[in-house]
Amino acid sequence: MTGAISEVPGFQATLDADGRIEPRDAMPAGYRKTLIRQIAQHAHSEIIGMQPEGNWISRAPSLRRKAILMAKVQDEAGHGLYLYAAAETLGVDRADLLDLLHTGRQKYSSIFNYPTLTWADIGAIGWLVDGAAIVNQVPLCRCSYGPYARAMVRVCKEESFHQRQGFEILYTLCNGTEAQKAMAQDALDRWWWPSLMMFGPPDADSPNTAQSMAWGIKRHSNDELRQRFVDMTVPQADILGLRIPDDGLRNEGDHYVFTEPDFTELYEVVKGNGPCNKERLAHRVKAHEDGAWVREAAAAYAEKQAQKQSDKKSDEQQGSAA
Ligand code: BYC
Repeated sequence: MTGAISEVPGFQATLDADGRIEPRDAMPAGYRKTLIRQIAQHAHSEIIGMQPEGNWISRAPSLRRKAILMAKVQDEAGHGLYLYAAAETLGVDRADLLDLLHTGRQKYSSIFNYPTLTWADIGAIGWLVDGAAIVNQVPLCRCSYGPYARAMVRVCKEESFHQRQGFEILYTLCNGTEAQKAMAQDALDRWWWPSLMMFGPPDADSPNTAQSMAWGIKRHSNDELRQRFVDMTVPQADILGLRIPDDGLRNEGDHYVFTEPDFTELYEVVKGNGPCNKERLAHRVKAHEDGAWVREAAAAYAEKQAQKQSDKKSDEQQGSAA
């Protein structure tokens, strides 16, 4: 593996020209390692992120809502698969990445360690969590690593549909009964602060941002994206007639001034001490173990197909030699 940038001919020139680094290109070891870390954690987040919403599929309030929610949760699985495939282009194996997740050695987004208590939480996840994901991921479509950037293009298209379905759930509740509107407000009160934490620690305490930006992996800092999210979301809350639970929130012309979330809570959740960490990981490990027979069957089938192909090829070769 190649080391410092100075030892990697062409790497810095590609970055300077805003080109893309592709899997076969030489790259610094740190660049590869950072990408594997971020892409794997992103993939894990998509897969673990199926759980809070999956929890409501059987309780969706109508057939239409159920069909939409099932499609959304399936989309998240698809995002996880594109991302594991993107990570594999860097020379790692997805089975190893899953092992790192299952043994708590690799992270996933803090946001999925909070419970979904009511149907309004499904609206709040779509509106706020997918909304935050879009703000974070649209710039990743310009990430310097080609396979990650290309995966993000499709992911972002789907996330924007997800965000609208969440907003529409809340819009319906906010225009329903008093109790439904109160349920929507309660969901916003609980999801607002964890959504702000999704963007990561403040820039001053973010060990990875400066280097990731220099490498063109991240295009904006955590605080820049958090500000962008607040500016986008506050007017949408006004349309819903909901109150953002922040007494310090005020409009300053170009942008909103807001109160920072309690980052000690983020650090605790990331360490494994959030409300649902243990449950999420245990469920994930069980699903993986329960799916062992599917992986074995798929591998056996692929092996058989490969054997058939090679038998056919050698028959053809013998036929043409005769
Ligand atoms: N949660 O130096 P920093 C979705 C970690 S899924 C947990 O700022 P970085 C969806 C960070 O990893 C969307 N950990 O790091 C799915 C680092 O630890 P390590 C998920 C966090 O990487 C289903 C340490 O703290 N999105 O949308 O420069 C249904 C220091 O942080 C968090 C992505 O994964 C956190 N919130 O920046 C619905 C986007 N924040 O690894 C929706 C891709 C920080 O050094 N990832 N940490 O031990 C990124 O953009 C960046 O990795 C982050 C963090 C902005 C998250």
